[in-house]
Amino acid sequence: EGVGPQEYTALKLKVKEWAPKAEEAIKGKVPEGADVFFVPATLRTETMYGQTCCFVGPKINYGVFKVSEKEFYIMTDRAARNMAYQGIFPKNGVYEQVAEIAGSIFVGTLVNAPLSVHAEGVRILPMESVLPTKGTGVVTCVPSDSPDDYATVMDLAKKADYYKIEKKWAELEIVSVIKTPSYGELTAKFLVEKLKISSPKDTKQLDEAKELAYKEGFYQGIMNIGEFKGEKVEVAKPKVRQQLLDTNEGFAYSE
Ligand code: A2H
Repeated sequence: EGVGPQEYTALKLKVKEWAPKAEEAIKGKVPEGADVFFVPATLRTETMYGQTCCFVGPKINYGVFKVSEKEFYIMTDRAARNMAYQGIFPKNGVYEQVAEIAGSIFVGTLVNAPLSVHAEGVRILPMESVLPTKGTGVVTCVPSDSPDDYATVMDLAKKADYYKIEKKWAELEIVSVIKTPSYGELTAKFLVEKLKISSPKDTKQLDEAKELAYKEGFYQGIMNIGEFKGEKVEVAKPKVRQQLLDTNEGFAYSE
């Protein structure tokens, strides 16, 4: 862990269609007509145009938490406890869990990812390396700019049967979000190939790729999509974040 608090943006991915097992698990726990959101935490809000899926840890237990009669959030208990002290729930320090469900049960659920070019929705998919002790335990997938995400979707598509998913869920088009002088239009793909990363288990090379991607993306990157296309990433980043906060598609979360 680094020094000082980490200021994340928590994004609200609304459930459009439950996977059959998830539908069963949630039945009777959430009132008819209420919205349920997966809530990934990210530091890279400017990349949200490129979301192609959303990851949960298959073996992690998630809570479904009541924020109001109309809104429920899915994340780890740890994140809910933290949020209870950050004004996310109606009563300070208090949060209500209506169900506890293993990540694997959610796989295949269709959600709406704010700003994503994939307006038809993206799927909840498994990622073994999600840490239960960081953020919300939910990670939105941007394979254009995150080497971890790129390596994971490649692995999911390659071993779709093993993961019990439909291959096409891991094969949504990867659009260019940021352009950089060194890595071109798809930073993560470039670095994964350059460092010969062949699986999400190549953690040493992935750490190096992450470091390189972050530095180049933040300091040299130019937005290649969306309302701030052509602007420097440094400049666009806070604007995209503010938009997500203003539209109530996201909120600040720190830990
Ligand atoms: B980032 P930091 Cl495009 N387990 O969002 C594993 N990873 C997690 C996590 C968890 N419980 N919670 C959040 N994260 C990921 C976008 C992104 C991210 C891009 C590029 C790099 C990147 C899309 N995924 O992160 O250790 C989330 O993925 C590189 C580290 O707190 C979050 O931002 O700094 C980032 O890690 C937070 O990691």
